[in-house]
Amino acid sequence: MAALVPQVDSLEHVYAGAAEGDQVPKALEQRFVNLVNSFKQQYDQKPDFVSRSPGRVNIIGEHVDYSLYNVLPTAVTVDVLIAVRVLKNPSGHPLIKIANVNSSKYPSKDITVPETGLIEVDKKSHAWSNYFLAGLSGSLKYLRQKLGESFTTNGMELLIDGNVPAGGGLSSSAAFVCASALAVMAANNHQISKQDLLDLCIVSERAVGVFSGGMDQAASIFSERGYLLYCTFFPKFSAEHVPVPTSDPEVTFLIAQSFVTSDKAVTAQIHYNLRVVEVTLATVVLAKLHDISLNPDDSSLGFSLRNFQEELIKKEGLRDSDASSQVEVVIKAIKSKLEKSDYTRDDISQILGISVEQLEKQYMSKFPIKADAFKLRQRALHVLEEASRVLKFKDTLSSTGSLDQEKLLALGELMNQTQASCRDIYECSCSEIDDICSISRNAGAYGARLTGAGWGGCTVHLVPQSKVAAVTEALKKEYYFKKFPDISEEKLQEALVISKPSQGSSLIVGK
Ligand code: NG1
Ligand code: MG
Repeated sequence: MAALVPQVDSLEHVYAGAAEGDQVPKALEQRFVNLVNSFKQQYDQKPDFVSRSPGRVNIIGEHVDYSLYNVLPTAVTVDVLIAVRVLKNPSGHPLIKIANVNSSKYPSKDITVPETGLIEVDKKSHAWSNYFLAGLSGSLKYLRQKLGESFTTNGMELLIDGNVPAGGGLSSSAAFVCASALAVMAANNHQISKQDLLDLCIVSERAVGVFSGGMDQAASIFSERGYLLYCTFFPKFSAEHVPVPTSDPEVTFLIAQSFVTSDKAVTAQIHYNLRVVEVTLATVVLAKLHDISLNPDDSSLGFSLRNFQEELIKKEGLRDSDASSQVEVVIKAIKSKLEKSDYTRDDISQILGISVEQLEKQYMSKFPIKADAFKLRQRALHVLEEASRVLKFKDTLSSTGSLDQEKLLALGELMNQTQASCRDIYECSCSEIDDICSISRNAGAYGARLTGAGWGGCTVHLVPQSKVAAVTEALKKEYYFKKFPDISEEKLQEALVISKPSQGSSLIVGK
């Protein structure tokens, strides 16, 4: 499986998935050395191992994973590293010490695992350490299921170093949860498959209070250096590593931060979770109006648009039609059946034939949301049209021959359409993101869009190599210097990144 790469401070790097003789990327090596040194200062001993999981950028397929449609992300080079020393044979309840290299911003926390052997995450506190606790909590449940109720975890001393910008759209949260779960598994000597790690991390991250889909965790765990990750979620998860074909002209993916922070765990009730509720309500309303009864699926509220598609296609005898035509059938159904631009709780409960109380209990109580009107038609249309764009994007990437100008323009146009849809019908963009995208297109990008949940965060741009300098300059001049006149050189470097598709989660173990 893993190849050994050079020793660093008497720890061997086992960089999972690396080719024989591959070097650990220089920047990672430096952070690793610093982390090990800080660990020794903090705890007087060296760590036993380091777990690592990266952030991700989503190339296309936004806000469709929780409706179980396909997405195309890849891991980025920024990541979360967790150095761990295992405290064996705990007397009494296992102690877990959580600390961050940036202790002024992220204060330390010690916890003792109670008698039950399980821990709960306080969703309301929004503390940074919740993301570790989420990974820990999910892992402990998993290990008890696997190894029996008598399982107790080893204690741990932890030091965490993350360089994925928080709230920046590159999924620092999933990187943190995945690195945490992997750390807990390794601390208990448990070999876990990537699929099990993925399932447990998706559920774990929901413990922080966001109804998330599985894209970020999949990208963080499964990505391979040099490949995009084509993820399918229905009927079950599978991942295909898609090489980025050579292109003429040569292109690159540029990532640009808006520096508008959007903390999903805090705004979930009016943004992210509300969208999850809206698409779920659209699903059950469509099913009812088509006289279809849905079997529950793996999506956060149990019923997804992709699941509805499957049943509709069966009902209409179109099972042999190709994926794009099937999506078109659902688009037609949405346009003809969901006529109103706003649905109230009364409207929806009448269609479903249940009381408003039942409606709230079933769809709005697991995670509370704040809204009186639900835009079922618009949200469902975004999901299906985005699903169709993902299929086209993937087909173009997988088509034979190199990507010529015409294909690159087509890929860029799909990304631009995603941005327009996120702005106008899913309403998850913001004016700063819209500005960044138009500045970049005017300076020569083929395509530009928000990446991740939106409402701030990050953007991704498909740029011909020959235009990278022009796009970068334009963004500096027309966005960063205008909005942040005192911006430092360091901050600018963080703002604009060309990130190569990187390696997913790995363990770096000691001798
Ligand atoms: P961010 O906020 O960028 O981590 C979120 C979700 C994804 C997906 C995207 C939108 C989490 C962990 N991730 O990403 O599952 O739904 O938004 O496409 O909540
Ligand atoms: Mg996140």
